Amino acid sequence: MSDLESLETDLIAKIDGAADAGALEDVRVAALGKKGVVSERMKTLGKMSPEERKEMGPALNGLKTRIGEAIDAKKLALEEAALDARLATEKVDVTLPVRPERKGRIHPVSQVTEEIVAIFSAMGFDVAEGPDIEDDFYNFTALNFPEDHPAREMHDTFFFEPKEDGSRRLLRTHTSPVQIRTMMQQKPPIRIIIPGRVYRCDSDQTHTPVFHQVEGLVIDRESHMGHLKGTLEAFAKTYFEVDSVKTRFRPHFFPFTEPSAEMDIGYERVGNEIRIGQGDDWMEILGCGMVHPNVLKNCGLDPDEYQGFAWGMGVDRLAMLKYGIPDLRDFFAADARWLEHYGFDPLDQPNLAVGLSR
Ligand code: 2NL
Repeated sequence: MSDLESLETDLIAKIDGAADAGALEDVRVAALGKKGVVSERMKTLGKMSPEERKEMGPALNGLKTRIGEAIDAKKLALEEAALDARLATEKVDVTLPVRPERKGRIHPVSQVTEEIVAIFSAMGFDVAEGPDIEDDFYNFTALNFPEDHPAREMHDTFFFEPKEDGSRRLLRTHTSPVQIRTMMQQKPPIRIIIPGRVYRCDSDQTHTPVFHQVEGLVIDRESHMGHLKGTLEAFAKTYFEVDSVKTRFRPHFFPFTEPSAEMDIGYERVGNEIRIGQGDDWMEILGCGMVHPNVLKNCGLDPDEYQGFAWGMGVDRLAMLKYGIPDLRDFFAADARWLEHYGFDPLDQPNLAVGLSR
């Protein structure tokens, strides 16, 4: 066996014998590194006679290539073996029960959002989402807010620094911009609900600067107030899980709907407890109305061809009412003991078949 052949046999044996990536790297450096045996041999080419070089040049290059290929192949094999070993030891038995020491709970806001989504999904609504950072057009102008409307003022809306062209971005004050985006992109019929975070510069016992809304929108050729009332009454009964819930629609004003209304539900207060579905007191739970013709036009829809209804409700307040949570500010306190008490089991997904809340 020639000198080169025995060198190659020796190197290949070392590559084959490398137990891990580190050992393989040592072999690579010892062979192909700056001071490796193969590199040192290459350096001797310069001192050879032209005849010798003609023979040794290609021989050494061939050796270098084959050693490099052998190292690459071994590297791949080692990686595959490491992955196989990991997969064999990291088996997860998904049928095991939840470990009792796992204390994670679902926040009431998440739970109630999922409940509302479950109710409207069963009625055939899709869920739509959009950005929290919006601009004047989507948050106000398209929604028929007059230029001088007080809600546009600094005091209600979080504005960003104006851009060079004078335009300013803002944190959406409601989820309605998502309805605008949907109407501009999709052809009716549209049936969507939009859960999401909204922001208003307001903070006291009953207001937090971030809160949660679900809005809904139906656009079709012949939708009317009767559809609105039926949809929202069905929602109230299912959400509060009381068939006897009474509803009442009171005239109201929103720039983006005409006519507009607020929906109340009947309740009774017994001591500290609020009983929904009995008694004769009324409590407002949402705002609604027929989409204003100007809003339809702003979205490129012909009000003579299409009409629809929309509504908006506050998730935080609906959660407090249903689950008897006294103070809104606790929602955002990230207090583990509070969450342990008011939170929900992660495995109890709201579901109309089994029941919304258990
Ligand atoms: C409330 C009132 C409401 C809407 C939201 C809406 C959206 C579009 C067009 C028309 Cl794009 N209306 N949304 C309509 C009526 C009331 O929310 O008190 N929310 C907590």
